[in-house]
Amino acid sequence: MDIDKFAEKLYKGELLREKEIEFVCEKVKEILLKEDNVVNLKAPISIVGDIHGQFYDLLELFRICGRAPNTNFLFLGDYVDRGYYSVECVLLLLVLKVRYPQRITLLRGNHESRQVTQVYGFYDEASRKFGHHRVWKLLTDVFDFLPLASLLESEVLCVHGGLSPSIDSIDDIRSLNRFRELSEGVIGFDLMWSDPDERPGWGASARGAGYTFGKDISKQFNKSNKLTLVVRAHQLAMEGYTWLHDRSVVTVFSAPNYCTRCNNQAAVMELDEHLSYTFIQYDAAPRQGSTQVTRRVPDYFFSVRDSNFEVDISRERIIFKNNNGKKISLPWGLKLRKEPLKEDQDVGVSLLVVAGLTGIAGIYGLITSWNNIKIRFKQSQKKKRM
Ligand SMILES: [Mn+2]
Repeated sequence: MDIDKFAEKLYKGELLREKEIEFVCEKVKEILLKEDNVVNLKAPISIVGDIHGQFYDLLELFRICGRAPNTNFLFLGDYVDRGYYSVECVLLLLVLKVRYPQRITLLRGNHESRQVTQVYGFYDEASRKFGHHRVWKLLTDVFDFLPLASLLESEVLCVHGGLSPSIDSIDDIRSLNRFRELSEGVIGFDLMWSDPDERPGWGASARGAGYTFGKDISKQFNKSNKLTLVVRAHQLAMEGYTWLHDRSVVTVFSAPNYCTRCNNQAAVMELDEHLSYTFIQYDAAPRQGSTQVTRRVPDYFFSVRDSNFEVDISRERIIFKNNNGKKISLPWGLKLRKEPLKEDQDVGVSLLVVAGLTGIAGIYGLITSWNNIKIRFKQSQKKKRM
């Protein structure tokens, strides 16, 4: 097995064969197993935020910032989901990790999880590209090995999401057992989910996971850990980066024109050997727009959900999904319709249909709780808060 050949293939946008992927996963796990929860790194280094399956933008990033091993990279997680090329993105990064383990560091994001990838695209994409879900399984097994944070020159802490009320010090992160699925209740989970906020103290997150933390928390954490800065990703930034909390926290976001509709710039934060920073901003790669769309997202969604299941209704299909990724997709009558439904029309009819079909879902045993059912109307593609 020739790892340079794999990188060459992937840089060209080609996929690896299953046997090759298996080899890469085994090799990368051996390397990651030896890394601490908090990886100590030295500058110069380029810090990259969310990628989310935008493979041609990742290639653009390498074109602008240089490739490993000429540039040292720290990736802050969220390689998969949402974009159409999660498999290509994660494979290229893992192959580079195997080839240049000291030159590239890959942290875990909240999307590097079995649970989340079954809902936001990676599971479906990998199953479609390989005809079965084994490759998804191999890759999500690797996710359990990814480190949680990185400490640059003993003074800059890098994580995907943010701080946690159960973690006061960097040693607290070092002492966690990270080799497991990311799920709520596990200490360390908040590092991948939390967001800085204008409100002081700890707050409930609108994401339904992790916490919000105020300026007071950031400053206290930095002071007691002798840090100058926390670098994190996890939130869209229109210019590719956003300073927060009197520059004690910065967000770096590296998926330009996120989900092909946010019109945002992306950025990479470059730190030189004196820890002076530059933000390299870039726009979506031209190829992205003309690229063949492999996943059609229905143009109108009528959505019913609670914590255990969701029912999405587009013009053409009704899709029942439960927490375990079990999915039933049925066509229904509205496919005859030329125009998408408008919010103010046909709602009564739709409600009746939804009531009926949700009843059917109940019979299928997908619905375990009728509490807390929310009905929402959504224009365009499914907009999630992750
Ligand atoms: Mn995230």
